[in-house]
Amino acid sequence: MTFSSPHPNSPSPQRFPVVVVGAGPAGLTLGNILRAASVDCLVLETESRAFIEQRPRAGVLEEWAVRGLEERGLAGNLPARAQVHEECEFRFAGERHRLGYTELTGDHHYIYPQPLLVTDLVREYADVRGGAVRFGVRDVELHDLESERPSVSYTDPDSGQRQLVHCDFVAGCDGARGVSREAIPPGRVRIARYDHGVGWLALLAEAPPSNDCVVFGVHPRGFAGHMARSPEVTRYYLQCPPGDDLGNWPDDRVWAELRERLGAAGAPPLTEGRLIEKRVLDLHGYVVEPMVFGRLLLAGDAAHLTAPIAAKGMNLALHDAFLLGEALVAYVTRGESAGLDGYSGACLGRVWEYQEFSQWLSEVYHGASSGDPHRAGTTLARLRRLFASPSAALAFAEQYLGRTPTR
Ligand code: RFL
Repeated sequence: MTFSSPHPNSPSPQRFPVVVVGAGPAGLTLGNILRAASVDCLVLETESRAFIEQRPRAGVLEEWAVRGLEERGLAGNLPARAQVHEECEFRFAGERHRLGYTELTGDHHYIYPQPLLVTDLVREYADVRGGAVRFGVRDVELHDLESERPSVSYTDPDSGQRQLVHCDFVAGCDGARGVSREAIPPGRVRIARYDHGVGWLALLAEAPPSNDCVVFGVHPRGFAGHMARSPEVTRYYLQCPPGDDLGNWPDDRVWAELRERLGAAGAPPLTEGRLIEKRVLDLHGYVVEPMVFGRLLLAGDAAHLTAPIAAKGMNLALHDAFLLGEALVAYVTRGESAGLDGYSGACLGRVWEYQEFSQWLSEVYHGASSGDPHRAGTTLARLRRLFASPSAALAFAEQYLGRTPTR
């Protein structure tokens, strides 16, 4: 139970206005915003710095998110190294269909692998802005969250001793499997969960991209996706049964299925390479409402998960961090509480927009292979409308780029 009093044998406690639990995109962006305003904070991370700088995950950033990083001096190497994408391609019924979302909206997608973004953010936070961070901590526990004096305790990896940190606020940025969300007693927030009912084999191939844009393959055998990560590495997805055994997916079968499901007239051949990541994801999402419990403020995947269907999670993590950073700075430096009071509501508008789009897109991806001829028929109708109706294409482009009405 994490909602308890701290360990009585802690050595001399430390004090920071804000403790940030988790050094992912959300926690590091938040830490940087706080440091830029001279608000002291401590970031606690269970993994090592080298590990978080290499952990492969997301790669697609939306235009507004890149602008938000730039405005805060956090874009790092992104403008020089990111690829700019303007189109995506659907393949179905043996044909290729391009959707030029930049032509329709003026906005781009930026392809910048998450490890590079995290590397930029941790360097800026720790090495440039002098922010405090402890890597490799164990057994993080949150205490007295409903009081005005919450605290966080953890085991120091070097000494093995419990450490206690008093604070005014705890930012729970520890992702989908962290302790922050678990520290909220049952029944005090609503957790809305959605299961897509399918699995995806998430793959990273040491191979150049096979196409000049993202490809969504809608096929009766199941969905297949292709996403560039860098000139040397490409992410692929293959729909599979939920909980499928990796043993069912030797490399030969992976490439054969990718070739089959991404095959279309005139499509360039797949560039094959060593598979450096292969894991099964059970596609689901959840939303915690509100994202605040006492002095605990959740951000990023700790507060809401979107399956990687529409490449939204890292973007939402940044959106939360921008809003939370500004709200905490206003409160700590000027005593203004409006930002904190409105934090959860301001985040959740975009969160639900992205959940809805992911659900819609999930049906487009998976309906054709559901075995249900009615779902297969409506999936094809959706796809055909996308390429026959300019207004349907524009609506898709706006959601794909995160141009929400709640922007
Ligand atoms: P993170 O990145 O998970 O960071 C949380 C950090 O907290 C640490 N941690 C703890 N620290 C202290 N104490 C504890 N008890 C802790 N427990 C955990 C963890 O080690 C970690 O360092 O969460 P954050 O910051 O909210 O960021 C969220 C994003 O990482 C996530 O939404 C994206 O990766 C999702 N996602 C994508 N999002 C996009 O916007 N575009 C994409 O193209 C995209 N592709 C993906 C994705 C996620 C994927 N996986 C993980 C399913 C592709 C994949 C395969």
